[in-house]
Amino acid sequence: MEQEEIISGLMQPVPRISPKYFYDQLGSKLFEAITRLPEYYPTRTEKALLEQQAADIKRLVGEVNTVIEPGAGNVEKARMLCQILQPKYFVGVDISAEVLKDGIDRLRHAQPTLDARAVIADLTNRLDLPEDIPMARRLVFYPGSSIGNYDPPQALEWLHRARSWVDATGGLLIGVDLPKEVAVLEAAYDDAAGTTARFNRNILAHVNTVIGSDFDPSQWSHRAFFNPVASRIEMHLQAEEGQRVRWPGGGREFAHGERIHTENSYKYALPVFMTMLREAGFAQVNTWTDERGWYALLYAQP
Ligand code: AVJ
Repeated sequence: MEQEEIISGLMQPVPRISPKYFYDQLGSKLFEAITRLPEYYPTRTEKALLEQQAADIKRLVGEVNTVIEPGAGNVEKARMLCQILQPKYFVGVDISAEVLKDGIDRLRHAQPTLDARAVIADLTNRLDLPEDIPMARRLVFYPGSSIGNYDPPQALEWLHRARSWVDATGGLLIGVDLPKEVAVLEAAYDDAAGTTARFNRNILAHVNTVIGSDFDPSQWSHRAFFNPVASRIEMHLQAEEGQRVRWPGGGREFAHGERIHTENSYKYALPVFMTMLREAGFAQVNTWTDERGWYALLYAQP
């Protein structure tokens, strides 16, 4: 299934690999390193927003029974939110089992009264939560501007699904990266230390282990640029030389300079995103932004 998805992407006229394949063990580590880069502002801006607005968030969100975090990764961000909101349950969902389980263990340690669960699932499929988690007073937490990886129609679909995970007493707390000066955006995805380049190339090493291909990551260079028409950062891998890549049952010729599209990271203007939330069934929306107006946290209620 995974294999078929990857191979079909590689065989397209414009070849692509889904960004979910960035996150093997090394890829997850490289992403953590990205979040600490001086150029990569989203993580620290969001963290500062959560810290600075903690009291206001607590006041608006009120009593929460369960925090659900799709794509929880190392569960670093949920820790602070759970401290602020003091829910009974936390459910972290991710495809990367090891990173998630370690994160959940650390969360249990830090907050022994919290009932924290790990659900290993691919979020492009449907989400099955443990059956004993009540429907009332759920908060879906989707930080990090992860929503930016989806094309707008899929992002809207995702918001509809998040709406279906909560009832009228629930809500969604979501982080969104906003449009800003192109130089700032592009530096965040093409850092001086080359960490994002390594992260991008590592997708080929991961693909090699999944489909048995013989990609040579050193033959591919990192490309990241802002596409103003689509309002998104695009990441690609560009072939340094013409080459043939093989895998069991097939292969493909890549021309010199040909690109594999590996990621989109959409930057939504606040009013645009608020319209999407309303369309997905969230009638009331509160927002917080940092003083530079680079990043937003939104609390959306049905
Ligand atoms: C995890 C999707 C939010 O788009 O900023 C960071 C991934 N890619 N640097 C982002 C990413 C390159 C990140 N998200």
